[in-house]
Amino acid sequence: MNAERCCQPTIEANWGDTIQVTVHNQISGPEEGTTVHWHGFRQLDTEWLDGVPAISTCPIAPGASYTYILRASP
Ligand SMILES: [Cu+2]
Repeated sequence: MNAERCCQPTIEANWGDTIQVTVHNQISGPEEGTTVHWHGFRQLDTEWLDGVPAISTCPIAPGASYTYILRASP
């Protein structure tokens, strides 16, 4: 995530760390499914979490939550 372009904090980790991020989809007007696209993140053994909605990852339904659990891999 780019903290300068949106309001999310920067996530810092060391190689081998587990990163856990829970996303609550509160998009409204209109309601819309969403994901977090982890652009540039290697996704070793978690390819299905890459976050391209409806391509590699199912969108998080409006009002629902999803927890991403990723490992920082070189
Ligand atoms: Cu990308």
